[in-house]
Amino acid sequence: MMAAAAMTGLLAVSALAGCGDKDAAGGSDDGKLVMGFSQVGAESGWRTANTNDIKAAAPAAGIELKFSDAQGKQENQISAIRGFITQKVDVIAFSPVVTSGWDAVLKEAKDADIPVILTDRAVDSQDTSLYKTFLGSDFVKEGKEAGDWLVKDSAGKTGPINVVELQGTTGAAPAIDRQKGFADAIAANPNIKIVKSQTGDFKRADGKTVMEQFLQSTPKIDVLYAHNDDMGLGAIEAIEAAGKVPGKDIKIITVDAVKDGMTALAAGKINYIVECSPLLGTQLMELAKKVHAGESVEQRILTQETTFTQEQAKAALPDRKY
Ligand code: GYE
Repeated sequence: MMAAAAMTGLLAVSALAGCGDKDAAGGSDDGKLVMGFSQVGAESGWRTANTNDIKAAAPAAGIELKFSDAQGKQENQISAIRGFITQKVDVIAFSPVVTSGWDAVLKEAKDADIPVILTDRAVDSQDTSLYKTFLGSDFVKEGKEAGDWLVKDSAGKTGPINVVELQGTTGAAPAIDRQKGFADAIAANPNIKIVKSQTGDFKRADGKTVMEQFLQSTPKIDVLYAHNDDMGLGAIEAIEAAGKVPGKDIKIITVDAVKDGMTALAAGKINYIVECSPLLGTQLMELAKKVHAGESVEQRILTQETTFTQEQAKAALPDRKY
């Protein structure tokens, strides 16, 4: 099982290696910097936008990209990273599907003198010398902004406000942190209670099925907090099928602000979206050049992002890139 998965990972990597044969000193034959990138998968609109951005940014920066899709499995990411080490790429970058279990493979990369850049998601390794930098969003802040909006929206209302929560992938940094930030923020109003909380794995189909279960088991749902747009969009289908009006009977708060989410927000089906930018490609390529050149970089680089109300979504939608 494990061996088969490892094989798949290695095959995926070598198939993508293409013309990138390495010279003895590392780097490709034509002198280009070579980056091995292990992506989580294709679970959401956010992820697709992130993949597209990284694939476009590499050639624009003159970097040869070896891209490997882990299909949501940590074991595939580990074998992809091992494959990159064997191929002696110049820089390894990856978006870790979950936070824990990376120390051994990161140590292997360090021992091989290959710098590692974390993008989008964090690891929980205590030894921060195992990677050069972490580029991505502050997910706790995103959860807090979602909760702050609900606290404001609930001001003056009496009686309990029942919230159901669709969590992201279990053990993933954005799921852990968005849950925490939201819970901290809503503590400001004891009327607001999370009555159900379950994972929908950041996927639209799972958001729909879990919301169906919530609707069946919970008589009064006032608010849905979904850790990403896709799960919120799946849940909207379940809410409509149950004869309720999303955005009115059940208020909806999500994170990401991809085009489909923004369209639903502008149409009044979602009430508030906290933005999480997937456009990390250009910054990632700049960082790769710097760490390869031995320059020091900040240990943590935060992505700039905003929030959107329904009115703001209407204004922003025509120019939305993803
Ligand atoms: O919010 C979600 C995706 O790690 C920030 O992963 C990313 C999250 C994003 O599947 O849509």
